[in-house]
Amino acid sequence: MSNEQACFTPIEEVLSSNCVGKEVSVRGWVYRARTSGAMLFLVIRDSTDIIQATVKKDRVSEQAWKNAEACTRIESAVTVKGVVAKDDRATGGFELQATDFTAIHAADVFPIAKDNSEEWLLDIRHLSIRSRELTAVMKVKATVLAACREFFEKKGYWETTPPIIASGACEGGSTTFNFDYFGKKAILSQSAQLYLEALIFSLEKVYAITPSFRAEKSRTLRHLAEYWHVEGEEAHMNFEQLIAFEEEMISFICQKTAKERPKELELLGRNPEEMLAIAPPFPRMAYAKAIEILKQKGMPVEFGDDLGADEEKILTAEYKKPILLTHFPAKIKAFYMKRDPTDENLVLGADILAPEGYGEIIGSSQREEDNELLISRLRADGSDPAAFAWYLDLRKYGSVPHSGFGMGIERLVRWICKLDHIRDAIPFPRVINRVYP
Ligand code: NSS
Repeated sequence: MSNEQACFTPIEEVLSSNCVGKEVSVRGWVYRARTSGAMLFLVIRDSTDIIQATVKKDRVSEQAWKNAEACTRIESAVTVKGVVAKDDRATGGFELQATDFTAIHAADVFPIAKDNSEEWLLDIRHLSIRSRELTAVMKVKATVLAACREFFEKKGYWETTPPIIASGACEGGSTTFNFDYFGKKAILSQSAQLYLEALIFSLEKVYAITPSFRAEKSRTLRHLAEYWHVEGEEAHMNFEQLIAFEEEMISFICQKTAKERPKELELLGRNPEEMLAIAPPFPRMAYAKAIEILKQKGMPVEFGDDLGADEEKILTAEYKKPILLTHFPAKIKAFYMKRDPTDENLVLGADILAPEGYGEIIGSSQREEDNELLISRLRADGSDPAAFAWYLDLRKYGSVPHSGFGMGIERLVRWICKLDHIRDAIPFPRVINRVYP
């Protein structure tokens, strides 16, 4: 840290420590401003918190008063030196009684006011991203990502960097972004899975955190065209071990987030205790049972239907913990999932659905390790096995049972932060009608 930086106290520290009576300097942006004659009330925001600064004309130099008067537009960048006082009327319970004030930049009129439409706020996301709520979400997300890495590390996994420019679809061709790659067809990766599968033969336990792309043509509360995907793949791991890993990982992430980000969770309306309570085992439900329950609740579903947001909402609404949905019909799942040895029509696949109606956060399975079976399934799906030649090679040279999963980080963050829409779990959302800013 440079000397200059060291002179400023983070607002969080001013609020939480025994700074009362001491002179400190803070640096940030004007969050709210009110004038009352020879007195200015400026709430200052930095990355850590907000504090009210009071500037009295007769307590500061003429220049400092002028500087403060020039910064009454919100988002002006300022530094304030002052004495910390306890004041129960001020936000946070403390105020900073200014002794000096400098203007780093006096802002133009900020285009955000109360009651702006959602679409307008998205149009100016580069500015609305400064909100306290979105700041809290981004901090939670950073903690979630750090927790993922910590968990994988603890389990002996290697972080790897699979390609984003890919040659073929992992999850079916209907949602790929296609482009011309020096005269050849290429896509933006939907999933790193197939490449991670190649890496287990040397590293055994691998993971990657990459952007994944889905050309989702519908507007929903849980689909992004670009999202961050945490994927793991492990050699010799069977279906039960996969499920145990996922339960432990989600619990670890939720608990670490609750411990490290309680203030942010509370600001977002999530009681951290609810996240601390997430622990294995998670309730389990076979797909067939889920169909039965949905039918009982009057939903028009049949065995063999894919479950959408509405169905997942009904299935999870009453749970506090994520639930495991397992043993799907093979025909609604991807070609690479291993069949259930007790029923060839089902797969050893597990989706994890977040509780409270938030829906799917993980898709996972044990993988089919037999080359002939994979080829016949690709054909049955109408795919050309030749397009998967390199992937099929993996089943020819030391093929072993293995399993893996993919978790959508924004889906997880949406649940943890109780967000209405997934777009607020990513700073610059990409959805069907939006690629700006
Ligand atoms: O399509 S998935 O269910 N599965 C896969 O891509 C596997 N190939 C992953 C693997 O086993 N390595 O997607 C996995 C997760 C899913 O559960 C969601 O949490 C998330 O990826 N996902 C999305 N998040 C946001 N927006 C969109 N469009 C989206 N699609 C999937």
